[in-house]
Amino acid sequence: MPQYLGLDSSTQSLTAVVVDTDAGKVVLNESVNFGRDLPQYQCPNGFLANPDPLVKHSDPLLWVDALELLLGRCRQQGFDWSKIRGISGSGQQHGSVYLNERFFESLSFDPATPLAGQLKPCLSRLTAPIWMDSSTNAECVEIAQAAGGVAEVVRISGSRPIERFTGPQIRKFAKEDRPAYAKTARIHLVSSFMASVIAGTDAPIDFGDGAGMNLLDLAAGEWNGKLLLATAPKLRDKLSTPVPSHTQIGEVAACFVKKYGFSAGTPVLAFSGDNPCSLVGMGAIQPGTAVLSLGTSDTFFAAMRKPVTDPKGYGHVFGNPAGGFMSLICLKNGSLAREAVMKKFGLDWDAFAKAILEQTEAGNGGNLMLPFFEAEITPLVLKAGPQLFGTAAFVAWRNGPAAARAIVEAQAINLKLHSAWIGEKTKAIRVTGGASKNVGILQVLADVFGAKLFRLGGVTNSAALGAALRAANGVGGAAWEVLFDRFAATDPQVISPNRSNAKAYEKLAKEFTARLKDTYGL
Ligand code: XUL
Repeated sequence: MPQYLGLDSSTQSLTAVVVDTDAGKVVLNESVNFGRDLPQYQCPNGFLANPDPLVKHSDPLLWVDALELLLGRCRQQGFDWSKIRGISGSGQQHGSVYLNERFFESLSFDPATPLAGQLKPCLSRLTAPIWMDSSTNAECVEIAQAAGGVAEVVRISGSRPIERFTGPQIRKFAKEDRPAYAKTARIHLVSSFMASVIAGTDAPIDFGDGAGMNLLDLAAGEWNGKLLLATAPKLRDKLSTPVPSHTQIGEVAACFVKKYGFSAGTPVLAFSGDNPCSLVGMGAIQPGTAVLSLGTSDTFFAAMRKPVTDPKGYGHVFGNPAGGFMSLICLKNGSLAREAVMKKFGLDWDAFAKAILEQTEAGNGGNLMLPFFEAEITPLVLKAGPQLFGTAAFVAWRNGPAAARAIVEAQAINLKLHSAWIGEKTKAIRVTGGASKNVGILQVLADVFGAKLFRLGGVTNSAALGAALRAANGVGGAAWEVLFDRFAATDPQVISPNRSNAKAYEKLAKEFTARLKDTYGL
């Protein structure tokens, strides 16, 4: 029975998913939670405390310890790692790990001692900035200036210089701690760092995750000389070569064979970012089917044929691990904004759905919200606080059902307007994340997009599942269609658009655009 392992090193946990491709079954789905299981690292939510709220760093040794804890725990519980025929992985995107010359020799690990201790002397920077860090605004401006403007950075890399992206983060380190930067021999992403550990080799960065650095020439699949130069000195030497995601990068390191019982010679496929891996785990590698993940922040992504870029600079283009490219937009105001409305009116999820489906109608009787409870990145709204327009009761926060509909309609329309640059008609949307349970939210989304919405049964960690499926495809040669049939089947309940609401939403989209312009000058 061929089994494939997918590891997801995410913000707050490390997950292992193992698929048995013949049986069509997930045979392992286990996680280590950083806050609960490794409290000594003082990263209860995946990052270290910092007096500057814009700075979010983690401890890279935490991720290594989590890997050993997870593999050891599963083995103790009787899981047999020797059956694994291929390994791949996924990592929170954009985060970076800084290593000195000793890193290259340390990779022939000694199985007698913990790996974190062996890697500690190899860090040229003790902490790793992660995707939640937004402290590099100055560096973004400097990179754009040095590279010939924002539009040029977008044209080459698929995104404008973005605070959380790796290039601006590297620049900040090079400016703030020159000696430590000079001692840095290798900079890894979370994904390529974890791949290096499991394969005991200096792993390459894949196109999927590499595209989130503001350094990769998307069309050429190479580091871009101009962007490297605009970012930091001697940067090319410090980065491993970018490769297609299906590249086999080595075999499981001997120490994992000794310690945990993996079979010697088990192939390891390049690791990728969590969003590219989710695209696979959600069975959405073909253009036309988008994925919407309704979580703390909402992300919307879809496979694309050509690397089309967002002229407004809010969207991103990453590599699709199955070949080609994918778009991604990230909205900061997701679940927390929906929950803020619920809390204001003491609603639970059922009452929230009822308010939308039974007590209000498409277009909300002219009531409209600009739903930015927190500062937003899509579009760029720096001033936090929702804005309400419509009847007196609605504007005074005295109409609960209208407020419930307003937040959901506004988020759906904002998403539709800011994904239009992708240029591909969205025929179907696969939804995941906590709020995907709420039929009220889904119905509005289906109506606004004029697309069918599907939920997936099975594994909830689509990034870890996607990594396992990538291993099954890249190492085992299993066809994507067969894998998706077995592991990414949709629920029978489909949410279909109510076409009679289309006109109301066209009108609302126009009003929303006008209000954005009037209120924020966008
Ligand atoms: C995407 C992004 C996040 C992280 C979360 O650009 O920053 O989705 O990948 O892990």
